[in-house]
Amino acid sequence: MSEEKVRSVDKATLELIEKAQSDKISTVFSRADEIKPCPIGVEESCCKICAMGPCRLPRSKKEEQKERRGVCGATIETVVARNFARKVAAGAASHSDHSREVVETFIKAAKGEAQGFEIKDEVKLLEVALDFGIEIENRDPKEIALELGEKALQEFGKQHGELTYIKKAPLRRQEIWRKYGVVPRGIDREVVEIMHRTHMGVDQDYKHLLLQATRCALADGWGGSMISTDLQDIMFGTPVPVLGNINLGVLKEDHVNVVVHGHEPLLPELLVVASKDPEIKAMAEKVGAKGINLAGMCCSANEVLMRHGIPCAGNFLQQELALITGAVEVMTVDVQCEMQGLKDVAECFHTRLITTSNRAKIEGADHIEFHPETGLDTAKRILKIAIENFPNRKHTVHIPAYSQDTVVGFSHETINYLLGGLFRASYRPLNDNIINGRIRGVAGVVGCNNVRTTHDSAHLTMIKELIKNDVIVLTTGCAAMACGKAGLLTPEAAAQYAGSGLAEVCEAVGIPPVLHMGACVDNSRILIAATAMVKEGGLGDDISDLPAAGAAPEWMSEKALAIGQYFVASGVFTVFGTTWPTLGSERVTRHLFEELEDMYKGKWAFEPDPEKAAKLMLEHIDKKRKALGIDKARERVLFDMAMRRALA
Ligand code: NFS
Repeated sequence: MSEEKVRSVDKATLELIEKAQSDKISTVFSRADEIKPCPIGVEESCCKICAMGPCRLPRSKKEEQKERRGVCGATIETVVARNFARKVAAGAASHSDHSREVVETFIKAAKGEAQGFEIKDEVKLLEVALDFGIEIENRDPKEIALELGEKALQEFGKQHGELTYIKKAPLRRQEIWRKYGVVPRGIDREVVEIMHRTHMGVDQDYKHLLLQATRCALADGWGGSMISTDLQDIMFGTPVPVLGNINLGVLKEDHVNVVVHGHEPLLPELLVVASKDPEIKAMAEKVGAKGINLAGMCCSANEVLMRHGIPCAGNFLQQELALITGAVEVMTVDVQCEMQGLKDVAECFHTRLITTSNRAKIEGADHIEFHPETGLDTAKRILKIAIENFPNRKHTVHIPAYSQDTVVGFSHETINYLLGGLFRASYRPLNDNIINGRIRGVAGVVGCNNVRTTHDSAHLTMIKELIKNDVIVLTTGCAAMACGKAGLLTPEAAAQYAGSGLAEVCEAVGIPPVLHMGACVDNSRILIAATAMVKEGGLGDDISDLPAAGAAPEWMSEKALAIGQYFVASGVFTVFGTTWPTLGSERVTRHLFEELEDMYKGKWAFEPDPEKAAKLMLEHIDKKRKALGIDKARERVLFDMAMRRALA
């Protein structure tokens, strides 16, 4: 087998790919063999925005001297920048529309109209209410929540001014954004404006287009995503470290298996509640099962894993494989990252695929819509369908015997508490350990799987390289699940994989060297953690001063580009692997890879080799350490009275 043909580094995945092959069931892996990426599209050198084209403008040796233009005269820079901006808009729209659904449910919960939902974290409610300038003295939490929900909803449709959360960023950062006019006004407005400006014959200056892409991305990171994280925490509880189990081996042959897949944690939360209902349990036993086994997939998995310890069946490239076990009675899907191929795989087995969002149907799948008013009834109905389906298993069940213990749920609040203790929660110990050199820096490694690279491999190679070099890693999304499966999310991983400095800190605090911070919308937690480090002091006065870097080594989704762009615009050096969507234009690529650093003090890089990418991140971290004057390891000296007197 050639190097490219290694499909995964995960044994459970390999086992089921083989089963799919022998059963002749089509999966993303076999389809990827049948379809080669279009060489023009992969570089985004193709314009399809009007009906005079599509205009294909490939880079070709022969034409190197010739200026490439579409029939309307659009330059290759305009074509590539428009395509990039549209992807950012789609990514920001996805996170933000998820957020809108959360906010609308939150308002209903505050009014007592959302079945099964309540305000769980009142401390966070008050904190977030204060961010929104809401009066909290002597008020009923429900009243505060209602006002918060309504104010949060306004962030989407606001036309002027600045998004509320912009004020949470370091002051220096806010100044930079204002200087370049990229502070988002309203979440929806920034998405719409990209769609307008990229219509045929509107904005035709690539740098100007990319300014709007930045404003839209910031509306995601410091807007839509951050709002959804905060309001989910208030409704469902802010995550605290919890023990979980991950990989396809979490499915149970003798249980009714229900896999929740997608992104909005609303219905999944209620499925957790419903699965514990004695009536449901009794029904499951009646059909010969030992109970209900709820498992997650993709970011829905992250949400219920970190809040309830619900086992996680796997990440993006494992979704069809879960069904190939023949053990899944029902898979529910809401929005985002759900492959249409699931339907065909489900049909080979007894599995019922159920779409649950009014925004997403799959032809041929059952559709049972989630509405907050009747959410718990819907959850019970779905579990009953699963139970009734249990006796219909028609194939031998094949569940790979691989699963791994993990510790997950490191919210910003938890890190703060773990490091500083209950009464003096702070990032001080983290900052001190960075200053004294035990921890070299911080990296956010996030994002998807991509079938064009070996599943999970780049995540693990990069992250192991980073922690070996004493860089603590914050992770979300499918990257976090890759880490979980490989055993990196346990405190014991510190001794095994981390450099001596990082291992020492992890042991003292009792944390893993890689911290699971949640789903992809929770990348906003990384922004807040970075800001807390800045505010703690000693590491500069902006996110860009921190010895920190970001990466998405196996990205594939448009959401990843929105995330990357808001990280770059927040001052973070960000490396992507797999492929890069502006290679069609050297000038656009140079703008993103070099010129953005002059503006935002953060920039993009593309490096498909994860080891080399980790090196780039380490170099960047070292550059920042040098600028801070902490490149030589220093111990913090505690002064006794005699030393103080000598000083005076
Ligand atoms: Ni993020 Fe989560 Fe995974 Fe990628 Fe998809 S599940 S929101 S987009 S594939 S990390």
